[in-house]
Amino acid sequence: MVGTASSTFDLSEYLAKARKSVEVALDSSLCPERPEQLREAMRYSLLAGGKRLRPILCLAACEFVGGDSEKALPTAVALEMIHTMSLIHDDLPSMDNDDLRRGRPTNHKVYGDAVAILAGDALLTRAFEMVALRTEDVPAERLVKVVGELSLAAGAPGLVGGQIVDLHSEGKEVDLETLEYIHLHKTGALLRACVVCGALIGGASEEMLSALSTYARGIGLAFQIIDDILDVTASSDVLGKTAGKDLVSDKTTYPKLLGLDESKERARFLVNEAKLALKPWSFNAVPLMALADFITSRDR
Ligand code: GRG
Repeated sequence: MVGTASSTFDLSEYLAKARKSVEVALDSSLCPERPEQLREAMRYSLLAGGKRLRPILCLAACEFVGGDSEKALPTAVALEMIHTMSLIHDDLPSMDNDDLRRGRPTNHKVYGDAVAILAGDALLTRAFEMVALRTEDVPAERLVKVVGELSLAAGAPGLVGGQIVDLHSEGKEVDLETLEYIHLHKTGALLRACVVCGALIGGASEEMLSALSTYARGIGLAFQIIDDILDVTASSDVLGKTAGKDLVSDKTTYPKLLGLDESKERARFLVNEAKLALKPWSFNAVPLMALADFITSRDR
């Protein structure tokens, strides 16, 4: 991973180097799966590209607290596995019913619903194996906390809880409070876990963990606001997933509730709040602050 010197910090370079090490780790994470079709379906979605924001946040948080990001790589992979599982399941006909993801046909379009569900299940369980059995030189008590954070983020208190409220809200009037609930759980919980787990592996103090939780809440909501905006303003080609989907499925979004301009303003406000939380450690926080800005400036 790159260093963190402030005035010379180049986010594109940082992202490129971090993505490279994440891609290598992802590629070598899935060797022993049998039968072959399960392995192929898992690899199909896990290695389909994507921004890799979640593992990169994990590595950056580990570095922020003074840890060695190499030791956080298996957890970074685990987080991308959980994220990929959630995308595979989200795209199923009984959920969001989508044909396109990361610029290619969705997992169930290629392998069928049953294999797609099982590939997601295998990625989810493999994520816990990555942390518990494939991490080296990290004290067991830190890993137990990481396993706990991942469970909370993936389960009913996180992804699953947010997804079910989201599904039940389709076609209904939803207020800002409910929308925020959905996104803090469906999107925010895993982003929070990325930052917190990276920091736990690096040996963060309670004070740092608390500041990082505030940071993660801000970037999590901002990320989703930008996701909603891009659904309206960007093309399917650029996004690699079906654009304009929220309107078709009659979903409440930030642009629908607040309008485009106010949504952008809210995302900027949340990112500033997130960055403010890390101000006491501003020198070490340069990459995390730049990643927060990236969330509002991204085009896909
Ligand atoms: C079975 C434990 C379990 C959970 C599944 C399906 C589900 C519950 C939750 C859905 C979660 C979901 C799909 C949230 C959307 C989050 C989001 C904005 C995804 C897009 O993330 P990007 O833009 O995608 O980072 P890339 O492709 O770049 O990684």
